[in-house]
Amino acid sequence: MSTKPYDLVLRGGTVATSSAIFPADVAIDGETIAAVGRDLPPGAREIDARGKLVLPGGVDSHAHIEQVSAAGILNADTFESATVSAAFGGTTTVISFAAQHVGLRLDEVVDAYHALARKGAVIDYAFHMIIADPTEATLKDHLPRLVKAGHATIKVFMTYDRIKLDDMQLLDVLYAARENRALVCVHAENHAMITWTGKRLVGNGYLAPRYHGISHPRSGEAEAVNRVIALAAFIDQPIMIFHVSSAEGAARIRQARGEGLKVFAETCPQYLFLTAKDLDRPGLEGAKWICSPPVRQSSDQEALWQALARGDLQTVSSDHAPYRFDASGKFINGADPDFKAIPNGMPGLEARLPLLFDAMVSQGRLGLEKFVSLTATEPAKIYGLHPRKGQIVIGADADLAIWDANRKVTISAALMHDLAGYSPYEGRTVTGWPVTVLSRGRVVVDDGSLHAAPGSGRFLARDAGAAAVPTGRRGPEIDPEQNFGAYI
Ligand code: DUC
Ligand code: ZN
Ligand code: ZN
Repeated sequence: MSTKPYDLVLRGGTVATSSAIFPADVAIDGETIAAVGRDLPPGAREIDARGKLVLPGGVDSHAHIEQVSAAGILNADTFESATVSAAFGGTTTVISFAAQHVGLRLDEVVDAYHALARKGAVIDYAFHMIIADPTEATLKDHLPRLVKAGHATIKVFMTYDRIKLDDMQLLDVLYAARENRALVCVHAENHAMITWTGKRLVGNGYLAPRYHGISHPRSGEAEAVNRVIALAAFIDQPIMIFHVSSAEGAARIRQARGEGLKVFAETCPQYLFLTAKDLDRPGLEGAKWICSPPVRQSSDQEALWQALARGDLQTVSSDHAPYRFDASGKFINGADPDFKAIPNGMPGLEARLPLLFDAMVSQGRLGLEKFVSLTATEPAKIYGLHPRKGQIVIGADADLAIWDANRKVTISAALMHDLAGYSPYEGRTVTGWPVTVLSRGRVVVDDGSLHAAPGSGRFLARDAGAAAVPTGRRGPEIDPEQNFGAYI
């Protein structure tokens, strides 16, 4: 009696997960992983993975795609270009942002964003909802329905004139998130410190891109991280601190976690591999490295690596926010802008994993299992995508990346597939590259060629995972058992 062969077998590779590295074949039936083991029976198709690593496809939990930014302009990428770029870099799941601006209905924003993603994405995707206008309708009507529809994460900004929330609004969003079981992700920087410093710098003629970094004081990150942790602890709402850039920011997070608070945090390659020296270039060249929070010092890089090693920070996302180095992007406000008029952000979806693989695996910093954990497994867990994504396990989606650990590649804009037109990492040579990438069992990238059609990616509806479950310890003043029975 003959049994039906597997649809596809990745044969003879070394499988790496967040907890183990072992030689194994991986068999796929349809869209999911059917078996993992030695000497599996033949597949109808086979891919020779001998001498290669077989890893879970990356999960990039923070990327701005086809989104109107904090400054009110559109990022350079479409869903198609961004997700193609992600796939070439070994990433198979992306979480991008449906961005409400003041006056917009959140449900309509999400609907419109769905339409863009449906048309263009080549890998699977989910959305964080940016809430910039936390009206009663947003929080009591639209948000509950949207969380039920699978959008279990919210992003809020503590800075940027157009979209920042004040502390009252932050409390309202944290409270609504707790009621609806959603995780709140936070851009934590002190708005007044940024605005005050920026005004004085510009007023005194310090206009060059290098002053962007100076205008975002490191103590402003620490202050805002501290403040939002206090607000979230009061409500007992778990939070994720996005794009931690400074040693002080990481230290506040470590302290809060030590107190048992549910505070998660990410950093990004730009904070691990770039510094303020990159901003300090002749003329306006430094505009390419303007992002927020800004890139800082090598001592911050070291502190962030240590925070990753200790588990204080759990994920490394790209914060892909591409703007072209032309009048459509970095110079949308004129050919000779001061640093305040330059859009904040840089591309990173495609380079994220190769940069981290090179540092963590090829150069030996933290190792392969931790690489998988930070870039795939942990983001999948925190954002409610696990075990479907971020893991090599029977029944999971067959989102896999076959890496050649020895391939040396020099990063350049010409090699990248996003539409930014430049790479902040131009000229860096990395060792290790994803050569074949599968999304739900389909080969989407193979040896430099794309094999996926726009629109073939799917929306991933998510419940909030364990990360969003409150601790049960809110501020005593809002706990009826401790506040003379008041329900607040
Ligand atoms: N914050 C982000 O998260 N991304 C790009 C710019 C910003 O300020
Ligand atoms: Zn942000
Ligand atoms: Zn971002």
